[in-house]
Amino acid sequence: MRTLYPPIEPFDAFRMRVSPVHELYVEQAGNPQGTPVVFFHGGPGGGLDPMHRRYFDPARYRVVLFDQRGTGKSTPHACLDDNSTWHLVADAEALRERLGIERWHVFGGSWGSTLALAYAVTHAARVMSLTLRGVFLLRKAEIHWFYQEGASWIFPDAWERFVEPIPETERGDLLGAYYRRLTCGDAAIEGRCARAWSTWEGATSKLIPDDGLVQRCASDLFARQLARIEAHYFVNRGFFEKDGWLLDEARAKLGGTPLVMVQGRYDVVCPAKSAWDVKRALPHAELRLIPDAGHASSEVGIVDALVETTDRFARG
Ligand code: STX
Repeated sequence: MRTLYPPIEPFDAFRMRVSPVHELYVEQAGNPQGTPVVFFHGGPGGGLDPMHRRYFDPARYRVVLFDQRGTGKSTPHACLDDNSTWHLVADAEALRERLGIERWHVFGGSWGSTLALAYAVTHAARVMSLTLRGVFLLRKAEIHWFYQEGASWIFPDAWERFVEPIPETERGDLLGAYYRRLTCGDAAIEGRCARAWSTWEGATSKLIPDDGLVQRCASDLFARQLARIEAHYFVNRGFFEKDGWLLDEARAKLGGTPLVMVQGRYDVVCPAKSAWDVKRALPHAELRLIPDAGHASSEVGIVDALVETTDRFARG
């Protein structure tokens, strides 16, 4: 089994203004002369973690990572103005140009896979390869599964805590009910709902429940950015023009792009059907269905397959 590369500090970090409102935190790690890869974190609203640098051989890769709008060290925190899929795609492209990178590998898990696909279908010529984990196409059925009914049948205990802040009369549309509260302006209500929303995701992400992950998800700053930004993107259906748009575009645009998907069989957050649908749309794609893993990027079998994949792409 492959494991993560050792902890590493960035060799470069800077801030980049991308709109009158937003400034991004960007870092680079690994070999400045290495083959470039851009890392898209999850959520949306998850932000960077030092672990994200460790999926790439630091001798071979120049790893570019950034906190997406409103997350982590980017400012303003949890801000929903000028914050959409297409803003983030434009941010990645502006960053590529600023760094003088011609083409790069693209790596993303969960929402990061959604953003990776949105970037790739828009700028296919800039993408050397796609490595996707816990594939998420942000379709109506995927949102319904996780925030209305489906995952609730597998985690009824965690679900009871998720629905608790919402009165029974509003539970027919939990996403809508949460979105209204997460943006209501009352700090106590926003905070309580953010914690419940984020804890639901933390509790369902790993094959074997991980208290540490649940605690991280429950912390105030993390919960606020994750819950507000996710709810905003999901009520807006990912800012895609129609349901299933991303899959149709991938089929049309990515036939020539090397693509590997690493997917946990027991991923309850982003069920394997979406990766399967991408495989059906793009027969050249490689789908590695990990038999003993859930959603999280830290699952042992997921790490093994991801590191094997990035090692392979680094050799060209
Ligand atoms: N959100 C899927 C996603 O991108 C519906 C994601 N799942 N868990 C995470 O992100 C965190 C680990 C950032 C909580």
